[in-house]
Amino acid sequence: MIPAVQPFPEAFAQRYREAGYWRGETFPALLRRQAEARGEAIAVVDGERRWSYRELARRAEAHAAGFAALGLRPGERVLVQLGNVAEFLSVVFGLFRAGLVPVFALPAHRHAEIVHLARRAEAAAYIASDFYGGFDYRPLARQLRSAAPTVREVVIVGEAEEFLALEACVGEPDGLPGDPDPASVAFMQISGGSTGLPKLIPRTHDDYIYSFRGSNAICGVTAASVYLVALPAAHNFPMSSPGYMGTLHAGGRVVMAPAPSPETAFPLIAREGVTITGLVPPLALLWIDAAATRRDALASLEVLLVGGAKLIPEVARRIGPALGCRLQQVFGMAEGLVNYTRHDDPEAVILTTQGRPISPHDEVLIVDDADRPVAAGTPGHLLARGPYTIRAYHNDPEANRRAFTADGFYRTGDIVRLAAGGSIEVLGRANDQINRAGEKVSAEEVENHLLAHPDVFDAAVVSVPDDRLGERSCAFVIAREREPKPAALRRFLRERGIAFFKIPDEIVLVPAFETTGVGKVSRKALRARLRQDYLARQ
Ligand code: J2J
Repeated sequence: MIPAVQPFPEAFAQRYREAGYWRGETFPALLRRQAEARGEAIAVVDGERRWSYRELARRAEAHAAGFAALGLRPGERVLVQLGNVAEFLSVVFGLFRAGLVPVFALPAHRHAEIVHLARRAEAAAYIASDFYGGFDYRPLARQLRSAAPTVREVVIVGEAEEFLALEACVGEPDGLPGDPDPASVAFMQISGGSTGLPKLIPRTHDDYIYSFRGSNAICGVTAASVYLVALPAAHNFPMSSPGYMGTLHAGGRVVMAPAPSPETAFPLIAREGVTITGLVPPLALLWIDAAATRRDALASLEVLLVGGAKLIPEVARRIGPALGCRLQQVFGMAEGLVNYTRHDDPEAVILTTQGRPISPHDEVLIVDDADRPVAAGTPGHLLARGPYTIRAYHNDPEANRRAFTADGFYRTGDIVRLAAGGSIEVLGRANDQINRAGEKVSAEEVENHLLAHPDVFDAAVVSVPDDRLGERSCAFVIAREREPKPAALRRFLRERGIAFFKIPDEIVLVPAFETTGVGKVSRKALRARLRQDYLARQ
């Protein structure tokens, strides 16, 4: 079992409550409040389906009773792998209502990741779509069943085959628990990670609800807002910055987009009067190009949040004029800290910085390699602590030693600098993570998969600049006797069951890793050298 209460030290918890950030609200209470206050207002739109707040709450309650009838008990973790569909919300609020703890896998995750997450979370159940984005999740469910013995139940949204269909998952509502402790873990997000395998990020009701309530105030989300979920709903960005959770908290309307492309998103924006959405920079660029001919479709759009990866000022400058809306940069992380540019910031700040934290109680440090604060304006490592930043990953003592300081600051891994006026400018990463169009890829994780190939002697994965993606991944591989073909290595990685976005964009076979000087070269130094050589050759 997970501990009932997330270990924010008591003195901090008390401070956050006294400041009015943690108000004791929980996710079940949030939905109940809205169903009572604005029952007939539309909460979520998915294609032709439009569910009111009352309908969403009714479905969540019914799912909750079904989950309880399966023998799933409060505190147990449930791995959820759903696309941008209305059921994402009814299932997740159903899990909250039953006291269960969703773990949010991305639709792109495949069996290596899914099995790892289920094991790490000791998940009791798995809930997935039958088919989404061209992929059938039922064979994945079968693989998971045999590889993760804690998974007792599989529930499928759609055609369930031998599994239980969501609509057949029913039960009596009387057995449902009361509202959870607001300080308890509500769900777990997945960390992009820079080492090994993805980590689990436990978020509490108190801390997370504060993060999107605070985001609403900064982004101007109200009951009149219509939020388009263009990015995958499982991502922290569309979930909470201010995202669909912020929108539901304000009583607004959430519109699910099955894809973020202009072809899909623009007609939805026009039809539903979408006022706000969030995109990663490569998508923002795509929208700018598409808007040249279809700008009327965007007439209702007021705010576009862009984040997840660095937005270069040249693109930032084009957003307002091209899309006819206000740009708001957001620099956030599933572990907590979220920064926004403010609508009343000077234009230069909005175009060239990634903003400042949500909360006056966010403690942000910029430090050198020895954790000493650097002079203002000097680049350094960003450390964060505050009312919605985790103090530990779930069930991962080794990662926790690396990722947190002794006094509880999270080491974000980002290299930043404080711009004049106190806004943060993101300069890059301290560790080896590839930010591929906002999807985070751990170099080490991909290297480990490559090393499992019988013809691979060694491998190093690095990020290289890419016009379209921001960064793409390049794997340098040393063969054993037989040289594997790049296509064969790609197929091998796919068969190992990793998300498509982790498969190297380029694979370069090299005879050896050139190492200079004496002694052992760290992986980090090796990757840096390979990256430099690559860039020098361009
Ligand atoms: C540069 N790098 C950025 C930005 C995130 C809102 C927005 C994004 C995320 C997210 C999120 C960046 N410029 N504007 O959770 O609530 C990189 C940093 C950061 C990492 C976190 C949210 N915005 N990044 O992207 O957990 O390197 O969250 O540490 O996926 O993305 O990734 P993730």
